[in-house]
Amino acid sequence: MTAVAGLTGLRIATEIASAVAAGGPVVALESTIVAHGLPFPDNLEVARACEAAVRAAGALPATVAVVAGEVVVGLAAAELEALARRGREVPKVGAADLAVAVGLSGDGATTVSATTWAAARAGIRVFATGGIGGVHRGDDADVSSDLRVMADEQVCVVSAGAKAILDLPRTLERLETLGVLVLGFGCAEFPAFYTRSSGLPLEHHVDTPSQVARVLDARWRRLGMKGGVLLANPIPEAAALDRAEIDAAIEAALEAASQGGVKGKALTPFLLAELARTTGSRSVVANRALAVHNCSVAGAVASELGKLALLARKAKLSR
Ligand code: PSU
Ligand code: MN
Repeated sequence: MTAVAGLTGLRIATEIASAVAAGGPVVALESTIVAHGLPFPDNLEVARACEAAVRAAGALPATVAVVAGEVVVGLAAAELEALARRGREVPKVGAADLAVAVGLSGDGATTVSATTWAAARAGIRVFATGGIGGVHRGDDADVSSDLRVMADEQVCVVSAGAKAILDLPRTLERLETLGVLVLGFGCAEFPAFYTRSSGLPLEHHVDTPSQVARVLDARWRRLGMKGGVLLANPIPEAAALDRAEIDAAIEAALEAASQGGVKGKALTPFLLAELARTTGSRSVVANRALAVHNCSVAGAVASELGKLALLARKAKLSR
């Protein structure tokens, strides 16, 4: 395990640190989807399939979680399995919660915000998840810190849009205000997680991993800009759910949450569990498909970005 200069609360698996130092392709993965987003044993199978998809695309997967008071970038197989088995017993940790988990020697499943922060510290520029958090429906004061942290860090988050349980128009507006570049990957509309389109047009879209890498390289290296990019990658056609079915299930889940007074951190996991129950696990199958697909695309983007970084290094040397 390697530490980041000066940061004793974060350790990086040696294999990951070496790959990053050599400019090799690495993709960060989060752990809240494992501990809180999916039921055991599907969660473990999905976590492993995600890591395998990153590898198949030519990159190294680095799953992030807090283990015994340290943020770990690149969980060992046994650590990943323990996290999946413990599921919701492991606290859901956003970026603001990291200090508590580390300071009090706890464990934690990292959300998009916490994982984005850790990836950036480890020098990892590409991160794959299922769907980012955003502005909750009905309560536009409940905004995931995912959005703010994505605005701050030089990380490209590959996501199937934002989770359809959210207010998608408001989530897109907030991303715009924060200056997060939202790039559609082979789509002209913001994807709606379980379905491919939302009716919300995107200003920018690209069709290949190499184009994504050129945009990332322009933003961060050639222009020296800070801040993140959301690569919105729609669920594969064959895995997409029927829109009317999932919309009705979401309405029912939101109603159940409001009846039960479920709020805050518990809301997203509650809604996902309700959807799994009412769709007879069809939502879980779709979530798996989109998460694995995001990992394949993220792996390809990281590989292309690695090539550009190498070219830039060579050009500098020959100057
Ligand atoms: N993507 C999934 N399932 C999930 C999540 C993402 O397919 O469970 C998690 C992510 O970790 C994201 C979190 O950061 O849900 C959002 O939670 P909140 O709305 O409380 O910020
Ligand atoms: Mn919230």
